[in-house]
Amino acid sequence: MQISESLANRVIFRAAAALRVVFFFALFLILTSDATAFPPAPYYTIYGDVRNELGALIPPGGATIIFSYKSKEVARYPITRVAGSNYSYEIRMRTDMNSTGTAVYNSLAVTPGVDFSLSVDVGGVLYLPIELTANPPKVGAPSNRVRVDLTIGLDTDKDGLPDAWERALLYRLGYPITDLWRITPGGILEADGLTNLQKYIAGTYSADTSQAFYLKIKEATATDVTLEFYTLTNKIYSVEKSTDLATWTPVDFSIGGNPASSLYTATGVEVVSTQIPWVAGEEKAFYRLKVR
Ligand SMILES: [Ca+2]
Repeated sequence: MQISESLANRVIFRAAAALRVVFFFALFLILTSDATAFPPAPYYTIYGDVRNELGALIPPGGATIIFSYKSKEVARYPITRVAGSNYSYEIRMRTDMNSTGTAVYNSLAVTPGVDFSLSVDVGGVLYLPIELTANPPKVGAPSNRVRVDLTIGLDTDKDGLPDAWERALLYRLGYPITDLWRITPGGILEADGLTNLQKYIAGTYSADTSQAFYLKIKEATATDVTLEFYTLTNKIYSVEKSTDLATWTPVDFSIGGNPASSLYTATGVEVVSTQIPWVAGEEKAFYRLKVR
């Protein structure tokens, strides 16, 4: 198999006539459905959210992600928000196996294991996301999808949390705002059990007890369950349901008369509620709330 692939590849890249190249290449694609075969390989995809230094999601159109490889810009990806998706950017990298003696099948192709870089352009100012400051990311295996949430801001104590958010929390707690060491991602400052990193993502501040991330079952009748939770503007919430606490599935829900959806982008700082009907034959159900 390996020999025939190698042979086919030489034929492809040494063929003089462009038409013949196209023909053999097409033939090759048809004959090799195996994902581990020759170039081109399936895309390697990274996706996620982009947050500012206070934890707010960058809205659609608010920034552009610049994808670079070997010190050259490859492509730009605007922040979008695809309905029903739980991320706001996606970069699909063309991958190439770069087997010995072959040429790269596409000038935009990248090689698994090789460094790439991302920067975020906000209004013409370029930022290096905190997540990328320690080690440059590497192109992953073809067909893999990896979530990489990006954070804009300074992180001088290198704990992964933007210093601006840490200072705001220190100020609210009454500590000197230079005491960054007090705030660690895994630290828990309140009895609610949420870590600082979880609070950063949820948008709630430990020092402000009026802001809390919670999900409450307000009422359960024979026909439906009423859930209540607290929202912060522009945070995106989703509700998941389980009957065995092992398998969780997203639930479509409606807030304030809006059409039911699996995601709710909060329009205010408030307590909201939603009614979810029982499924016929169901005897019990568990719910959990997610925020991003
Ligand atoms: Ca920090």
